[in-house]
Amino acid sequence: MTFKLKRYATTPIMAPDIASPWENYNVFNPSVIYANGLFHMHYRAQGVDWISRIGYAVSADGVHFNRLRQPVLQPEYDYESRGVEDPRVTGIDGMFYMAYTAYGPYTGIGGIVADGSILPMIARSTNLIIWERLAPIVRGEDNKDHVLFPRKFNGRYLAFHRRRPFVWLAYSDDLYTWPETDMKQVFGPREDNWWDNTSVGGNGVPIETEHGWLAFYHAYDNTGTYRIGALLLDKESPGKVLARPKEPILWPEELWEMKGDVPRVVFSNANILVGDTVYVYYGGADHVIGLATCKLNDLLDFVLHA
Ligand code: BMA
Repeated sequence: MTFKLKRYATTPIMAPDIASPWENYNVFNPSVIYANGLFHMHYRAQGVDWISRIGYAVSADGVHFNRLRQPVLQPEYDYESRGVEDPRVTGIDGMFYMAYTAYGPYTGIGGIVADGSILPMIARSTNLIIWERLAPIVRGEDNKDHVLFPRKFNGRYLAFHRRRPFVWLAYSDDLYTWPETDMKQVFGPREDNWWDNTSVGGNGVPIETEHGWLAFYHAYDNTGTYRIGALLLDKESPGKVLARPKEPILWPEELWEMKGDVPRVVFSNANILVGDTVYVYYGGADHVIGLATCKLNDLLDFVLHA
């Protein structure tokens, strides 16, 4: 059994704005949350300085977005001086939380310039525009792709995060402390010649359904091609995988997914349910923003029976 999300169009729904220095190079990897009858998008934007900032746009139909002229989150501290990346916004008990990656300075060891430092951060907001930084989930390791679940479990917050090579669950009482001892492995890369054989990470906020949590994830294989897959997790114990189809549900096909800043990438931080439709927003080749959709029941059918 195979399944593919349906692209809204053969073109992206949002592209860089050449008139805007902070977003004239790339706009990609958006988060979208549906609240008060509107689609609210937070997206990663890069301008001529190549530093990532988070932009905000809003839409009544989920397709045509109006952008704010200024970013809503941009580097302020040393630990994020090379950019704030890949937002994932969740609403919990009337508050909005943004999980994002703070990209810090190069760390030179013995004169060798290594990669930058990464912090999986959480910020909060009551209005989706003004954000207050809270704390990172972990420090001192290669860890990103974190996202909060939209409700608490036994009074505790729950988040996916990626500690290579697995996606893990972390628990917190207060969003500041995420005890290492409570972290659990959930899933990882699969067999050698599969699409998700090299690296996996979580996507947008998982969707709670009668069958369990429908979670989306991204993965790349040994050619570096990023695809999107789905899996089902137990409703009360989301660390337990109930079903994981062999095949992905979206992969690069259009020219703007094949070529851009990074080739052959569809990368999503947003899979939201509005009515009976799942809207998946994604970055195409780290350069533009696309939209693909499906009916929730069709996808559940695939995940449960593939
Ligand atoms: C990941 C993240 C994403 C990016 C993807 C493909 O590691 O940095 O933001 O879209 O790589 O380049």
